[in-house]
Amino acid sequence: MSNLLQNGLVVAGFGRHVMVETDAGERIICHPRGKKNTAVVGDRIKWLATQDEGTIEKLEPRKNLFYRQDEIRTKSFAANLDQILILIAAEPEFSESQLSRALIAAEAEHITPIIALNKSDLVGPYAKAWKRLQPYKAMGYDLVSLNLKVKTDEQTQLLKSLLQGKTTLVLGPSGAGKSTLINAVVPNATVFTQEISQALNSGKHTTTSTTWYWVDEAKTTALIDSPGFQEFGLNHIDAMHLASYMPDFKVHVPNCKFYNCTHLHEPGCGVLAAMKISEKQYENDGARRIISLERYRIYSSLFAELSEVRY
Ligand SMILES: Nc1nc2c(ncn2[C@@H]2O[C@H](COP(=O)(O)OP(=O)(O)OP(=O)(O)O)[C@@H](O)[C@H]2O)c(=O)[nH]1
Ligand SMILES: [Mg+2]
Ligand SMILES: [Zn+2]
Repeated sequence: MSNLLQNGLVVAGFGRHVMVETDAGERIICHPRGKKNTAVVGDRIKWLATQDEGTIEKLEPRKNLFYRQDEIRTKSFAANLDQILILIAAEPEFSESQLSRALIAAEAEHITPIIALNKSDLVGPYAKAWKRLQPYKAMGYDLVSLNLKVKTDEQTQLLKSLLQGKTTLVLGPSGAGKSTLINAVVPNATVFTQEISQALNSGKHTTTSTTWYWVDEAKTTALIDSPGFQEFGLNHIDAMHLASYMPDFKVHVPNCKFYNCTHLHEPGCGVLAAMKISEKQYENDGARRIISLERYRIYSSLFAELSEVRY
């Protein structure tokens, strides 16, 4: 037992405890000092060994922190991310509002999102879902198609090129295939998942804790599995900043007459003007400049939600 501070990386979090990977590659449970556990997956920390476990002594500064926030609490997903792979599927049918919220939260933290649509084998629902995602492609997001049930060289290559050398959080609703993706890319993922569910005494199929996986032995590429989310609160975001986190809105904002335009009712609003012009008229101008009705609905209801007076 040593009383020296050691470096560690948080690789899993459950409640107030975290699993820390040491420089030597060992994994130990660490407990927070004091009441609040502020360490999340992806955090670099300094820890101190106790009997067979450890205590968290210091958090290193973060590059970013991806989180959601509702009226009651703040829920952190992970820290120090390079990108977020938003995984949705043909089934269960995804919510465009939840997708937009995840994209806005990523933009607010300057983390690049990629949208992946899984289960292309479910032909009918897949075609419908793919169509719903076209506006997101048009506003500049990378959109990829997956069928994680099968393993093809082409798909392995695609995933490799998307993930290599980066730390990627895999995010999405329950049942989209996040854990399936991790298992397809990480050689011994199932083993580690079992270790963790043993430590937690659970053993359910659905993911209950956020977990870090190294993809390669050199430890240059990492994937983070996360539990499926239902609600994505954006209470930490200022309603007046929303449009700047929505690329389809952002391009029109410079045309607004008032600098503090809400894009809800103002005269001379660039966003509202863009809404009035039909897709046909925009054809020559590029699809990028279209705001879909659904996105405008999402914006206005989010705006109302975030501008409510909170006590
Ligand atoms: N048809 C089809 N099923 C798939 C595909 N990929 C994954 N699945 C299935 O979808 C189900 C859910 O997959 P998971 O990987 O557990 O989903 P998850 O996103 O980790 O779900 P949570 O842990 O609950 O958040 C499993 O039964 C998978 O076998 C696919 O490409 N096509
Ligand atoms: Mg899972
Ligand atoms: Zn405006």
